[in-house]
Amino acid sequence: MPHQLPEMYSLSKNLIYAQQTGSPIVALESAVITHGLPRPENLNLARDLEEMVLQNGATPATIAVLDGKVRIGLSDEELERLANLDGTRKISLRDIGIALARGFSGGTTVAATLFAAEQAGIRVFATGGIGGVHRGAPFDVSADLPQLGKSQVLVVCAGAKSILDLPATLEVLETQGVPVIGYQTDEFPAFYTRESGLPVDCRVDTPEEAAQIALEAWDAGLQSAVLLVVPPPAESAMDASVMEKAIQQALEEAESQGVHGSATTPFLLSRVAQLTGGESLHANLALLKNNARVAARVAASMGKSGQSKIF
Ligand code: PSU
Ligand code: MN
Repeated sequence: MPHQLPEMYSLSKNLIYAQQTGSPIVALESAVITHGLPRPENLNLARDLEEMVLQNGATPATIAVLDGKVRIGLSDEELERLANLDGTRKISLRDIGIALARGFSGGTTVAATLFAAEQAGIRVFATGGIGGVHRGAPFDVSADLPQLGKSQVLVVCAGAKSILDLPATLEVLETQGVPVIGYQTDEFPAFYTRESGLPVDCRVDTPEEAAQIALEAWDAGLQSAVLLVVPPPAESAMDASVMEKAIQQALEEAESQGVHGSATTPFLLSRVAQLTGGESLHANLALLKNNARVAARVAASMGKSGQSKIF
């Protein structure tokens, strides 16, 4: 029996068509549009990511909450609306029920996007960086990490930003049973920088190898995500010491201004971007597009076995 999506989910026509014809799909998050980037780069980026996925042989599925519905696949007008929403909400797992009941709109975090992608049977998801364990606040663990332990989705990212405690973040991924696979790298990338000094669990050099690890794990019955980490393109990657200085200052400001909870990540992201000027924004946009490209290729190489089994 095909599984029907509950009525609070709405799939775009393009995606229904992609599901029916068995063509590859890549989910994209939207907190990066509402909370991760300034205007107007956010809308341009949202469009560029969709284009990048299409050019590499897959159908893009940007996921967000609009007017109290989980929307999977947005039109260009909807992307524009999301990018320009005032006082928009950052929707993580705990916010989904509230947003649906109250008719809210907002960008979905990695955790919420993962959850929705899996509900819709989408197996590959591209993002910039995942949330993690915060530095100096080991009790502030992003909901991204436990959700990665629960969704059968291959997540492509550039590691995690070093605003976080990266060794602790990798420990939690291990606890959650999430393999960390380096794409053409032996090291876990730190988002703006290609190296972190921390090893990955396995290296792959092709999209096919990455797809194979995920499919074997899921066929064996594992319920967790597979994290494919891709270093930022060399020409836009940043110098680690420049980044670290900005991060230290942003962390001190967050502390002295009493920023905490879900406001912490957006605060640190925007302060680091301001302190490092255009360079970090350039790196951020370049790696997001690169991740979308790799994700489309992985989705294409999963072939039929990577397709939704629920439609
Ligand atoms: N890290 C980034 N860019 C981002 C985020 C994290 O480098 O845009 C966003 C993602 O949507 C991620 C969320 O899921 O922040 C994590 O927030 P929190 O730490 O509150 O879980
Ligand atoms: Mn957090």
